[in-house]
Amino acid sequence: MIAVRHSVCALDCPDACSLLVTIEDGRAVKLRGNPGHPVTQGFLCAKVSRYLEREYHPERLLHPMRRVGAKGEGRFERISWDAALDEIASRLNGIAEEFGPEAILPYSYGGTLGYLNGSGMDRRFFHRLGASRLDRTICATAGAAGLTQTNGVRYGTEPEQFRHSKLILAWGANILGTNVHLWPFIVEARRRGARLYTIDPVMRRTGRLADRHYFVNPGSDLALALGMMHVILGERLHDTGFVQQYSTDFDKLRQFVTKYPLERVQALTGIGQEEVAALAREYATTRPTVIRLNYGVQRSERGGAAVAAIAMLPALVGSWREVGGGMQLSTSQAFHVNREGLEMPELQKSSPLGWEARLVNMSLLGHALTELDDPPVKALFVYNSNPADVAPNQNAVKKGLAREDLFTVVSEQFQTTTADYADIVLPATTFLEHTDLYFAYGHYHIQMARPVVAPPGECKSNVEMFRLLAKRIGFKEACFEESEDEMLAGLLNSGHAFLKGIDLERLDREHSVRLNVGSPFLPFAEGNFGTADGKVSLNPEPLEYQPPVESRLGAEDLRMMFPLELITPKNDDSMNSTFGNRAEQDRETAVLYLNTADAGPRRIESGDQVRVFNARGSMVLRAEVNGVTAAGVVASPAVRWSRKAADGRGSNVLTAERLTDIGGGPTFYSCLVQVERCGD
Ligand SMILES: Nc1nc2c(c(=O)[nH]1)N[C@H]1C(S)=C(S)[C@@H](COP(=O)(O)OP(=O)(O)OC[C@H]3O[C@@H](n4cnc5c(=O)[nH]c(N)nc54)[C@H](O)[C@@H]3O)O[C@H]1N2
Ligand SMILES: Nc1nc2c(c(=O)[nH]1)N[C@H]1C(S)=C(S)[C@@H](COP(=O)(O)OP(=O)(O)OC[C@H]3O[C@@H](n4cnc5c(=O)[nH]c(N)nc54)[C@H](O)[C@@H]3O)O[C@H]1N2
Ligand code: SF4
Ligand SMILES: [Mo]
Repeated sequence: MIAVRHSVCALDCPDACSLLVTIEDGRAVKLRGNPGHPVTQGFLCAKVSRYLEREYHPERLLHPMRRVGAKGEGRFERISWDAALDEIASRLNGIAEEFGPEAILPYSYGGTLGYLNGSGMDRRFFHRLGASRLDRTICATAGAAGLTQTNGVRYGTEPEQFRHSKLILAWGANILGTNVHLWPFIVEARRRGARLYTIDPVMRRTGRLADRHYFVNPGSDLALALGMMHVILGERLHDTGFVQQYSTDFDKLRQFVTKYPLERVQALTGIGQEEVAALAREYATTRPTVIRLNYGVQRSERGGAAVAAIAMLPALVGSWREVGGGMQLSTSQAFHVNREGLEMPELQKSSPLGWEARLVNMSLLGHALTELDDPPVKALFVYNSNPADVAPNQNAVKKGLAREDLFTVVSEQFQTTTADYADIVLPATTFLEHTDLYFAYGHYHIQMARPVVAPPGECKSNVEMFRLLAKRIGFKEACFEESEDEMLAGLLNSGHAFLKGIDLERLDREHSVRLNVGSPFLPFAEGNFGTADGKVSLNPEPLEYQPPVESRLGAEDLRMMFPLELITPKNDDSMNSTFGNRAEQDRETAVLYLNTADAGPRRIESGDQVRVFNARGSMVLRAEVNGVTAAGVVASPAVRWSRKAADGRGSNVLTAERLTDIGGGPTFYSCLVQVERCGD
């Protein structure tokens, strides 16, 4: 029996691809991009085109297990689901009684973007328990806060419109690596004469293929945006009509940017005055022009303000008016589902706590596990995430995870570094094995996926796992009995115009449905920003630029000891640590890119083993001396499974728990290090 079934890629990627899976006698034998989908366009990224390897990998976790070795050692024995559920229920109950339920901390992030398995039954369960709430900041909250400050809402230009653009700025956006389905639209635009410029301290595949690359100093994008505004407003290249009708605080901004003359901007950003001026003029006078801003910019200390400032540019030049104009950081807020109904925060009132639980920032996990008090974290429940490798300050995180008095549950598909620290490991399904509904953060199509293959072994979906746990722990509310379809019907029933006419039946029939956003979607062509007054906010008050503490212009004591700025960007053929079991992942994340100016004085040549270190930790990498970074900046693709690395470490031994200016995000890319040749 051969059949072709629809599915959706659940990985944490803006593209949310529509998949076609060929099933032969119950087994998936082929996976490809749906040619009928307007964004997927029949192809997949390199990593997921091989996803069936992962699906049927001999190392998939298939049964619940209990730890028998030391924490971190990775020795386990098989147990039954019954035994696992009993033990988890009794330990969580015991901890809640002794320390209060806030001593229990859930930890989840981007393993799946599905609504149900990403933020469904799990949220209900932890709310009813009265557990600490997790502030899910590790990726995008600084940018979200910055974008909201300016536009009041988090959506923008749809990818399908990039084909009409004449100038595309990829700003902290490694499109070919992390958002490859935007690329065909850029190719089409370039065929019609468009130019592509990249702004990034690291020049990788996208930068190499661009018409021009700007090596911006890490974390200095705010200064660059202010410099561009200085030119645009100083030379009156802005769209006076748009600004008058649809913005507030224009005069204040115009005054403010006079403080950023181009000499100052050059000193801060490393980009020459003439280049900044030319870029600003070209940006303001080319029509239409679009910015693909991605999250690279906001993983630095002033990242929130940088996003707020960059988001002002399309308003100043009026490019929101045009098809192929504007800016995209995320499209996610257009998916106006009934999240409250799904997550049921009101259940906290019937928890033993009786009120809203404390919020623990996931980007400060090391701190939370080693220093948090009143109450301390006594139980950690991890799913959809691998914090031992992805969270900053890895040494602190692992120190916390190694605590004998911490009860840790990890639900996983594979034995990750975090799973090595678990007391109980539970086997999880993949997106090919469970029902879910998907939003996207890089387009406007909502998509439905039913299981296409049966779960192997005793794997259970997150929904089923938390349903069973709720029962075991004794929760009586009907919401814990709901089926997937009941949860989805509630989720879709938000009454919002963007979702009108989109119900389960239609999603099951069509698999992917474009939101009712109008075609073409020009969200702010006539104002309609998400701010209280509907206007774009040009308020400059939060925009004063200060170089990151951890930068070559930052704190003197730090930069004297650790003079190089380290960027650990996404690995092109991976997905954070998700494919950490692959040998390619080990190879690609074992490299440190250096500029000759930094390698020379250290007598480092390509192929040398080098020690990269700062006060938080150190790791050994293989040097590659090339033109990928400017002098003073080094880069190493993230994130590997440190459990497999010879030195047992990953790039987050080096990164700090310092947070961004707004949004409480991590500052992965504001990180000073020193590098030396091993043996020196
Ligand atoms: N192949 C692949 N795709 C992925 C992922 C993956 O791991 N691998 N991860 C997914 C996830 S979780 C996310 S959030 C997205 C992220 O997608 P992107 O935001 O595109 O990825 P990043 O690597 O975080 O950052 C993008 C670029 O910003 C640059 N950058 C770093 N610091 C600065 C800075 O201060 N200024 C400027 N202008 N640029 C800077 C980096 O060098 C990098 O090239 O990608 C998703 N897609
Ligand atoms: N140095 C450095 N660190 C970074 C970054 C960086 O650029 N540099 N990027 C940061 C960013 S942007 C992000 S988003 C985070 C990502 O951090 P995470 O969201 O933790 O991402 P992954 O490492 O991909 O881990 C996801 C895990 O979820 C599991 N999983 C997948 N589906 C399911 C499921 O249905 N159920 C269960 N129970 N498990 C499932 C997968 O097997 C995988 O091990 O990393 C951050 N860390
Ligand atoms: S990771 Fe992204 S590009 Fe690759 S298949 Fe999934 S959604 Fe598509
Ligand atoms: Mo992310």
